[in-house]
Amino acid sequence: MTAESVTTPSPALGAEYAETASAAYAAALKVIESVEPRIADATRQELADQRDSLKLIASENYASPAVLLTMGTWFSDKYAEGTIGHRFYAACQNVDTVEALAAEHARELFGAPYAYAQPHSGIDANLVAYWAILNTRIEAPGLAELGVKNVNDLSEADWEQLRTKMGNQRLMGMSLDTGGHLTHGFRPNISGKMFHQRSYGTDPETGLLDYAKIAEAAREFKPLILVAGYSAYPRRVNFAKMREIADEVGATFMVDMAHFAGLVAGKVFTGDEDPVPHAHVTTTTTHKSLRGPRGGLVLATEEYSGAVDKGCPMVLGGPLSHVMAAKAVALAEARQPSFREYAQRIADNAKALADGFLSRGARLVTGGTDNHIVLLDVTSFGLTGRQAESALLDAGVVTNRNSIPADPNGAWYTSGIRFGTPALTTRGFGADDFDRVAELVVEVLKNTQPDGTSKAKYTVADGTAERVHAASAELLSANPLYPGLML
Ligand code: DSN
Repeated sequence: MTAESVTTPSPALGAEYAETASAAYAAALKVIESVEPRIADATRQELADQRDSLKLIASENYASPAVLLTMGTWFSDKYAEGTIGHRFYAACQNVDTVEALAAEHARELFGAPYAYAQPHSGIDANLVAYWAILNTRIEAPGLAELGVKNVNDLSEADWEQLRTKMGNQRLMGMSLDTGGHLTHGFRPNISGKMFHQRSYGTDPETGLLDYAKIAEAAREFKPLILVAGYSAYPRRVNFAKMREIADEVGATFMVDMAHFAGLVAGKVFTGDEDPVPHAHVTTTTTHKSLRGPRGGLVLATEEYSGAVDKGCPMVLGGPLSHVMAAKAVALAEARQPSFREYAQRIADNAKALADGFLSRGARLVTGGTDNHIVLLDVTSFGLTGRQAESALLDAGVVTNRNSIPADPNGAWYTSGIRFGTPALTTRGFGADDFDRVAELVVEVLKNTQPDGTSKAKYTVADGTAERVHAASAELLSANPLYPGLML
């Protein structure tokens, strides 16, 4: 065991409880070790690896010890299918308390009339939302009426027939290569089977959403559901304009704010940029910029609340009550004034990172950022996203490759690297630190060459990874992860 010195205590990471948390984790690991020591070892190793790397994956963060500890309790042992006060199992009074608190914090934090805390993930939250919207808007004929016996046996042609018979089952969302998400109607996800999908993209010149074009496409396609939200678009969205488009074509307006929920909670996105007052249904994960446990959440207007409330068992398995408890703790944290400072720092740091890249001659999709994401086009370094991602990882910089608009290397190798600032901002990184991160990333990429035999292989100039590792170690030790946690 090595001791971590307390240099810059971060309230988010619970430095004031470090001693108690250290004892709690030490005890937990000892108990785990007595049953399966390899899991205890892997758990310790994961902490060490997270402490020693520059975590720049835009969808990751570090939850507080309070959030993490909440997940390790006997709420895990309880079945509680159903809804608050109306369960299919007995003795759910404490689960009711937990779920009601999570929903109350979510409603208060986001100003939503209704919140549903059960979804296990963002995909689940979106499925609950889609089903609720279909349920509210469409009189769906049963499978028997359609002459279909087993939904698992449906061919692609059967799906097509099913969608057509079920009426307007059209969904419009942002295209994958301009930053949309798989669950917004794309083939590898069930939403791509459920819906006739049409994408809207971004302007090829500016890389920005073009609302006039989206309106034009919506008028032509007439979607039942218009979805806004992204996982790799480095800009803000005008949700008021999107709602106007939805209203004009009679669509339900759904926003998937999984990536930027922390910026909404922290009031960085307000007015037209706050999705909640504009959307009929808003979904999110709780573990990205919101900094909670891994899970999902649905917010809705009264009109859709009844159908969303049927999420379990209609779409979801039994609720993870221990995770709902941790959601309540994380949402309570996000209601504290310090969360607003944190959210603003996420955006300021993203800008510093983007400026750091631009000042060193790198090309960014849309030319910059005004949220938590920076999308670097690595073709200017002569690399694919896959090569860049691997070379950065060798130097201890954890990112993920991502498509860029009209990507010449396709969705697997890609031509971009997506960076996000929520995690390192939690550690205490500031604008100067992010400028240094940009410098280190550019140093790695400038010293990386494709090896010419495949889009995955590359060589890096000798000494680069070691130099960058050493420089990162300085930044990381000045901003320790879980300061004071003696593990
Ligand atoms: N996997 C998440 C992300 O990285 O953006 C989205 O599902």
